[in-house]
Amino acid sequence: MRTLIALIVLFGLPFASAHAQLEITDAWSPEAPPGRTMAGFMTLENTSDEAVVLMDGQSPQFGRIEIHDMINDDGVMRMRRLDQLVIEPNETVSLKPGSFHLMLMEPKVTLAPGDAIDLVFVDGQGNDHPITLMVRPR
Ligand SMILES: [Cu+2]
Repeated sequence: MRTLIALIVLFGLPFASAHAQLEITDAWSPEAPPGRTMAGFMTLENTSDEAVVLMDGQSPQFGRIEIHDMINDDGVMRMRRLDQLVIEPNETVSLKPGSFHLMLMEPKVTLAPGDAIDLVFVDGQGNDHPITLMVRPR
């Protein structure tokens, strides 16, 4: 029995971690006045055969990071916080203006174009997905 558990530990974990493959490209954030919430955009491609479920991100540069969607509420576009963002196997999801986006809230530093924002998403399996967003002029 111990041998079996050891084998699962040895071979099971690398296999499991190979599942949550997320390619993150073109991650950026428009500059904002000091102290204001910033937005985050990027392209997320799930190259694995399992859904990746992203929860809120964390960054040393911000107090709170939320994932938002935009919905049409009787002709008025409103933002709505998502508890999670599901990226299905082989699906690409774009976070872009007017659609899914990150809200980078409670900034702890002032960021200018060319600066980098470091953040980490944790997925539903407990895997970390580190990203760097580049600040661009508005
Ligand atoms: Cu928002």
